[in-house]
Amino acid sequence: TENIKWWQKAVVYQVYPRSFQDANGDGIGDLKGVEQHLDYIAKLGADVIWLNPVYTSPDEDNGYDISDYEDINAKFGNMADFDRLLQKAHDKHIKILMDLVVNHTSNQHQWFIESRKSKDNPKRDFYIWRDPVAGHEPNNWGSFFSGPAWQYDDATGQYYLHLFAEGQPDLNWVNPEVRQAVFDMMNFWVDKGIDGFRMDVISLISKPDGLPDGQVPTGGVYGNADKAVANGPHVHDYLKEMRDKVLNRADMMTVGEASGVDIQNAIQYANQDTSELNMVFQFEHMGLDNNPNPALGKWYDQKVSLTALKENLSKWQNKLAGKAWNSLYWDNHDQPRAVSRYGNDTPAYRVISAKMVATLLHFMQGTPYIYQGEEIGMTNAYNLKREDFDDIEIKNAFKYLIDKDNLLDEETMLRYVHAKGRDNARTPMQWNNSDNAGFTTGQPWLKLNDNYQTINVADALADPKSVFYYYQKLIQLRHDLPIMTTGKYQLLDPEDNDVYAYRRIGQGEQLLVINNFTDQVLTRNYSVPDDARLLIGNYDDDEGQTLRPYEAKVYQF
Ligand code: ISL
Ligand code: CA
Repeated sequence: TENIKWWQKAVVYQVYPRSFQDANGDGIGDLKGVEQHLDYIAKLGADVIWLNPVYTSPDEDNGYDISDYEDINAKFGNMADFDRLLQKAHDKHIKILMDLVVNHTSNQHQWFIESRKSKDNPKRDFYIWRDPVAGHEPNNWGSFFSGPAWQYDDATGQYYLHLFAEGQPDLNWVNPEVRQAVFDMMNFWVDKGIDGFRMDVISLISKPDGLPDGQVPTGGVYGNADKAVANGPHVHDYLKEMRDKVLNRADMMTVGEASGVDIQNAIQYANQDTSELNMVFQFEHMGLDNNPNPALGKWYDQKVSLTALKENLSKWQNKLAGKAWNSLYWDNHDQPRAVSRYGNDTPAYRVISAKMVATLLHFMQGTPYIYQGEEIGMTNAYNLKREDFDDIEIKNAFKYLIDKDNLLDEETMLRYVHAKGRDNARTPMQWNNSDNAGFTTGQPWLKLNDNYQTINVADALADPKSVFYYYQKLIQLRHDLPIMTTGKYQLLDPEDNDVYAYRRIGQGEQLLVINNFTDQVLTRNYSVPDDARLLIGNYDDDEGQTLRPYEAKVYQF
């Protein structure tokens, strides 16, 4: 236990500033709004805030297209607001992780404005430019946001690579000047005293030599760039260089968002020797409920199979143990709401199943991440229609998959978006039952979920049995019980498709975690000693072998 690092027993609360709290009535959440709720986050007990991007940005991808890394998006405030937020958070012993988006910049970044001017511009090689091949794109890669990953630029007659939106040209990490510019920028934030970085798609920064075509899924149009690019030839060298030039300058926490990363890769990125990062966000469990038709990717509306989920999460628990560190998450600003995806968001079961889903995750080994609103059981936004969506991924999916490529009909797509779309997580935070849920006095930038009258922070704080207080207790337990950080994970009954039960095994002590994933009453017999104590549960009492709908309970012995 002496070797536990602070970030191994920390709990992170993710704030999406645009949707958290609007302090000036322009309809957009801002830094002052975050400051107003620091006490709320402290009350929950979180140790760290991960702040989604707050830098200057044309907001084509809500801040993930940065035009100035060393300034604050005017919509969110200014640098003085940021400095004050950091200071106030630190006063309350809350750390702040900044989002680092350096796979790409905005096409409005000064570097790109220069780069596109001419082939001999000193910034030309900051980005990835290629000649047309036989009159079209240099290779077959598709963008993460549908459509091609290349944009032709008239000025010089070449294409530039954008794995994400057209306005997000990929940086050329092979160029040492690019790396140095990124490290200098990071040091600007380190010098301010921030506590670490969440690194956006960091697994994609090193492109494969020769940029080979990706595999085209059956029925699809473009090659899979994710697979072709993830974990490229130099990514580990670049991260070691970053550690050397930036990360080792302070005791920081780092989490790499790592799409396309498997166990072996994760062990390299997040190795215990901390030569690179502390942990990664892996995506395997996020893909288990993808459409069986690979051309449709994530767009689907069927729930994940519990046995598949168990198999996957258990693999990560077991294989990283003692080698690397896990991050634990169900949702974030890119994913649907946890209770809607893994629990049951109907009124009868919303609260109980939100607590079950939380129990399942929070007793695992790793650093848990809670996305704003998850702690009050906010749900997907079924009231949003095609014209209400803001997210570029959703808009492009409609544009390409339906309007252009005719892969499915609009009604089915809307169902899929209600299940999986990113805007489910981005609707404004529901603070109370007043107009616009107390988020803004103006016109909200994105429509609210229309259930805010019944699901909101004010009600949660007034109800001792709310999802909020359950999360508060989970966080407290993680702080108090070293076994939650160090205990060895052991899955029980891998074939049981209704109950997810596992043990955490320590020196002479154990936890038994039992989660009923169904709305049925079930009977299960796990061996528990007579003197076992019920540590936490989502019902008021314990009926032993009888598991009520979505019941979750943890025994300690
Ligand atoms: O959102 C996704 C699935 O719905 C992912 O494919 C996502 O685009 C990918 O995980 C990368 O996400 C990150 O980088 C993107 C940005 O849009 C996301 O918000 C960010 O979390 C590009 O910067
Ligand atoms: Ca505002």
